Amino acid sequence: MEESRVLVVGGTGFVGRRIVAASLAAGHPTYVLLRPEIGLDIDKLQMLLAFKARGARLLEASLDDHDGLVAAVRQADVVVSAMSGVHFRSHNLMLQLKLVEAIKDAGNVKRFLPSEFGMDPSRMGDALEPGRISFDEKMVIRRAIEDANIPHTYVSANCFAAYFCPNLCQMKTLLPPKERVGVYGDGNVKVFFVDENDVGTYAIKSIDDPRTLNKTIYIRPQDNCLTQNELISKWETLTGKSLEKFHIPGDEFLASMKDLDFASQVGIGHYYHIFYEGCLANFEIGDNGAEATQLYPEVQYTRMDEYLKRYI
Ligand code: NDP
Ligand code: GEC
Repeated sequence: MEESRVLVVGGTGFVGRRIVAASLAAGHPTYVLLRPEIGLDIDKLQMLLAFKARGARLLEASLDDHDGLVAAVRQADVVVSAMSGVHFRSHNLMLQLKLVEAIKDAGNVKRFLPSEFGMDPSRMGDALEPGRISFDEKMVIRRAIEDANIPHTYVSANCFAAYFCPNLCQMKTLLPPKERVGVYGDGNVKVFFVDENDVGTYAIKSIDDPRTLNKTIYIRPQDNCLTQNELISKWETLTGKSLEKFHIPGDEFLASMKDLDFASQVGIGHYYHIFYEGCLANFEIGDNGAEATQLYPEVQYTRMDEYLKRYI
């Protein structure tokens, strides 16, 4: 069988560049959208040229250019979108409606993976304002995909390690705390941490797997199912230093939202659902889902102690 041709939209982003890398590594003919809006973003262009040097083909089209987008989509069998969905970056998930329109008109796409890669938005119907907007938007995209009968896979990737692990789940920083660490409630809520490179690997594994057609795949590496307390202990063991802990009651954490900017309010809501309510691990995967590490046991995913080592 010929390898599926993969088009990545949002390919220079935090997740997108890892999807491109995984697609190239798996030997798929890989296409990356180059948007004419790139302007003077020299780093973005350098990254695209590096993909090209590794065998990717760059397809030039704007999301505002329907015909150009349809032509790009026609080059591929699979489209993966990794458009920005983080509010302190350049949150633009609704632009994917234009991509859905192009995929619909092109008519050739065997699988579409929209930009999800986080909590399962279908389970976040009661999420807090204002953070729920991200989940609501992802659900609007899902509805458009399903209304157009586009074959799809949704990837629920839980907590990206880079955002949640080295900082021991602290907000507003990506670096390990040096003296004191805030603990959410009793610190005993289970969370799944996933190395972001592994997100790319599992996403690409799923693209021509009949078991993932029109389903959600959840990435739940069992060895990375940890409470905040367990994560903190791993870091303390690695560094040989113990940190002072201060516990943050849930109501206090929520109340801290009041004086913050919009992006931070979104963040507080997400953290509340993850670390107080336990929304990542408090449900069984049903018939509409599958678990990635079980589907692809051959993948050697990264454990969090290994991940943490580079921050020592
Ligand atoms: P980024 O912020 O890195 O942005 C990704 C891409 O979005 C950019 O590279 C760019 O594509 C595209 N983009 C941004 N603005 C525009 C615009 N105005 N017009 C067109 N394209 C635009 O995204 P992330 O990688 O952080 O997020 C991807 C997904 O992952 C989201 O759905 C997000 O919710 C999720 N996520 C999950 C996390 C977790 O812990 N589970 C953590 C972080 C994100 P181009 O390359 O073409 O320039
Ligand atoms: C775990 O699921 C998700 C996580 C998701 O579905 C969508 C977005 C995210 C997170 O990626 C980075 C953001 C966002 C939620 O919380 C993260 C964040 C980290 C927000 C505010 C911060 O100050 C922060 O500090 C590390």
